[in-house]
Amino acid sequence: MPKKALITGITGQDGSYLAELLLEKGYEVHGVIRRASTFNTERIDHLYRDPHLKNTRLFLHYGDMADSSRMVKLLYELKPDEIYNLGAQSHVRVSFDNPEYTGDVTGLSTVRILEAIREAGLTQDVRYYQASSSEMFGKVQQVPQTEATPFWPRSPYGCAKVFAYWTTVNYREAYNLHASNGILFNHESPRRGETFVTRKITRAATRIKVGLQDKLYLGNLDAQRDWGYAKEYVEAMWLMLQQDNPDDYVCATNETHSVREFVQETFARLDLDWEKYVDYDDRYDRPSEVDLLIGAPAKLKKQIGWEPKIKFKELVQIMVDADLELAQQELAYQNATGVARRF
Ligand code: NDP
Ligand code: GDR
Repeated sequence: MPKKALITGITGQDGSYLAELLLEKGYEVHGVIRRASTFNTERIDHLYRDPHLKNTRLFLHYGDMADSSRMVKLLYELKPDEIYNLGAQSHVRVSFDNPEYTGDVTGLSTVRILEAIREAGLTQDVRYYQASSSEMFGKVQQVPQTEATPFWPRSPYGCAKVFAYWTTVNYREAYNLHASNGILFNHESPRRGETFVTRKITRAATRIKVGLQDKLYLGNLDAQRDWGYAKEYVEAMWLMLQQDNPDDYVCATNETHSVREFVQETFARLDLDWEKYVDYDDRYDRPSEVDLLIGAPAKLKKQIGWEPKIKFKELVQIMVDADLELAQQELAYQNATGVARRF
């Protein structure tokens, strides 16, 4: 029997890479998707096969992180071996506009799933992964940040993730559940949502390069982040659940770069002078900012053997290459049809 995994947030950046990885490993993969008026499965469409066909191993189920009864029913029906809880309102700036919703979906939903595990009688049979975040470190107290660095979240998103983190630890201690927190630092890819800063930059710069856009408006260029490659980080998630004992791990590259450096590197690769195109817009500033993140993934390396291969410059190149191709397709479509449509 193949192992069975349930992924919340399967339509997101990480969910799509994780689904790919687990299918490659022979898993039967179940994903929770939410109903939307437009298609929201673009990142996993290449993995999907008609469920009526033989040997289909990816199954999608409607559900919402806010709906506990749905989680209980899914767990009763599916009885997965592993649960990866990636679903969240994951945008930090947006969490200031929607703090209550973010607290519910990003924080409280963790209790919903953990309780559903108990309700479905799976406590001793399932392994649980919680998508924790370097945003929990927030205000700089120690560099580099490790599993022992105290949390001081600086956004409703960060606060919700701290709640989810400690709830996961508590269910491990209280019920002996195999539950692990991956404290992942920022990780990016060509599948990154376009409102996160890296992808916003690579999309805009490549569109500027082919003449589809004139300007890029950004907020704080001084913030520093530890940026890794999402495709590699989902391997760390999987490895955490393969260990005999559950634990909490920092996952990072141990390098930090400013947003300004990301802009410079991207535009330089396209032979463009970034200062001609980038302007400041305060709407992208946060009421309280996280100034500096850099993680030390020593525990992950020592206990599990994971370490990142793709670092900053290579990551920028991967994203620029992919977005340049997209911009060229967009231009070709526009030239062929006379219709402007954003790809
Ligand atoms: P994305 O924003 O790309 O994906 C979030 C996923 O959650 C999407 O599938 C989204 O569905 C789903 N989702 C959001 N709200 C709900 C809801 N109410 N009900 C059901 N599903 C919902 O995030 P990433 O893939 O980048 O991140 C995955 C997880 O890891 C998140 O929990 C994030 O907070 C966390 N994290 C991410 C880091 C990063 O750098 N990427 C770093 C550290 C932690 P839809 O497609 O319909 O919007
Ligand atoms: P972050 O990622 O908040 O670290 O959260 P994001 O890319 O949104 O911001 C990184 C830094 O860039 C600055 N910034 C801008 N950010 C955005 N989005 N848009 C802009 O125009 C802009 N200009 C400057 C921000 O102020 C910030 O300092 C991400 C998310 O994936 C979380 O879910 C995850 O938990 C953390 O990474 C680790």
